[in-house]
Parts: sequence; structure tokens; C-alpha cells
Amino acid sequence: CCLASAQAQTVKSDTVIHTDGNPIIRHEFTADPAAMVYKGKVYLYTGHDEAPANHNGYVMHNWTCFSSSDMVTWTEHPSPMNVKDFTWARDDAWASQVIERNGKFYWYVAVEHATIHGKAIGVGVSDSPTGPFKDARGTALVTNDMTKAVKHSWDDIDPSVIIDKDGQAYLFWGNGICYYAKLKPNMTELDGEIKTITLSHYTEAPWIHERNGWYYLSYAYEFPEKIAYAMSRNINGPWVYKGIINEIAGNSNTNHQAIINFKGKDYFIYHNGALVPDAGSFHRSVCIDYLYYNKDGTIKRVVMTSE
Ligand code: FUB
Repeated sequence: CCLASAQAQTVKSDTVIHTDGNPIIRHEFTADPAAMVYKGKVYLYTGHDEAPANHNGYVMHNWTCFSSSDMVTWTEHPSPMNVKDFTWARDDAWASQVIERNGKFYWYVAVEHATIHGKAIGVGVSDSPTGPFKDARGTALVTNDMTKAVKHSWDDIDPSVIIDKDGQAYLFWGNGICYYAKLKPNMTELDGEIKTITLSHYTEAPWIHERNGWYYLSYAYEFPEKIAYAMSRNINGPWVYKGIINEIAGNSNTNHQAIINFKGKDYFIYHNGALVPDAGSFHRSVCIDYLYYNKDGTIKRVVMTSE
């Protein structure tokens, strides 16, 4: 019953949602959260699990966006981008992240390429954080034939982006191995070679952020996934493994985190399978819990809550 009703209630226009606990979105399944703080608001970008009941695999065709100025009341700005906006892509609106540069918003996404075998990374662009976004290139930014380190077809997924203090932008991504590369100032072309990072038990879902002169590279660890992290004083490494941030998230094999600071508090945003009991790994829901740092910059383990 509940699975069908969560799927049926997809919001079609901007709608206000009041959150009284985790999962924060309950009228639809949301996955792979990425968050951006911009002008006093948090913009939360998610994928959208649409698999039929008992379907064993991801069915994901579009991304959605939510905004909030207090982390409790969210407005949904539904589907500012669809996998069909990338004419070179077949399907699979997988994990993504948005960043602002010079008043434009760049949305890096993983999709299945229509003609080059495997997953690929594209980039959408908009003048507004809530879209609509359009394909910024007309072609993929990263394709499977550019990354030879891993032989499987889904290694080019889960983009995470950062603009360093000197203005240099970097893209991190990868399943099975963590890749990274510089981006040109236009944010739509790689600049130079694709490099790899060795991380303990790395699976996927890199999230890069900086705080007080430390760079943090958090990622999905093993499978089913925990979330672990490494720290470095330099964005080019060396990265030092620091441990687990989050345990396996309930009945979801994946966990996929974003970490932000908003109005003086730190947040760990992730997904689990808690919205509909037994719905499992392909009907996921975004949750938010507090994240705390120790004095030396290391991260305390997250306590997952339903509050
Ligand atoms: O949502 C599809 C895939 O599942 C993502 O790309 C991974 O990070 C995992 O969450």
C-alpha cells in the first residue's frame, strides 16, 4: 500500500513541506543528496527513485530540488532537470552535485551514455539554483573511454565538485576508484589529466569539502556501505584515512552523503530505506542529522535519528 502511495504523490509545482523528522521527504522517494548553501538558503538536490515495488534495480529518470532557510520547512522545486535534457544520454539520473560560479549554477550528474559504453558525467547550467537547467556542453564531460583504471562500466559516477580558495575548481568522482581532475574556469571542460586517489575500502560517492584549512574527502566504504573519510592539508593530497563517519543506513545498501555548514551548524545529509519498511535499496529517502567535529578537525561518528 505505502510504496504505491509514496510513488503516486509526486509534487508537480513548488510545494512547501514541513519536516518533523527523518526521512525529511515523505511524498516520494529521494536518493543521492547533494546540498549547496547560497544566499542564506540550503538547496538540496536529489535523485528520484521510481522503481516499481519488488523491482530489483534503480529506476531513476530525473532529479529534484528542495530549498530551505531553516532545515525544517522545505520547498520542493520539482524536476529542474531530467535525463532527457542530455540528448546523448540513455537514462539513469544517478548522483549529482550543484555549485555556483559567477552567478551561474552548474549541475554535475551521472547518467548512462547512449552510445559510449557505460556511465558518463554531464553538466547542466542555469541562472537560478532552482533551474530550469539545460545541458551546458551537448556532450558528456567524462566518459568511460577516458578512465581506464577500472574495467567496469559504472566507474564514472557520483561527481562531487569544489572551488578551491585560489579559484581552481576540481571534480571528484568514481565507483571502485576515486578519480579527480581540474576544471577550466568555464566549469564545463576538464583541465589536464585525470588522476586517481587511493582510499581505504573505497566504493563510491566521494564528497569533497574544506573547513579551517583541512580538506575532507568522505566516501562510501565497502558494500553495504558505511561512510568513511580522509583528511589532507592539500587538495592534491596526500590523503590520510581517518575512519568511519556513518554506519550502514538501515535497509539500504547505499548511504551517499553530503556534508555542509549552514548558519553555524554542521549537517550530514544521506539516504536510507526507512520511508517504507522493507522497500529496501531501490526506494530510498533522504535524511539529515547533525555532524560534529573534534577540536583537531576530525569528525565524530554520526548518530542517525528518526527525529
Ligand atoms: O543512485 C544510484 C547510485 O546508488 C549512486 O550513484 C550511488 O552513489 C548509489 O547511491
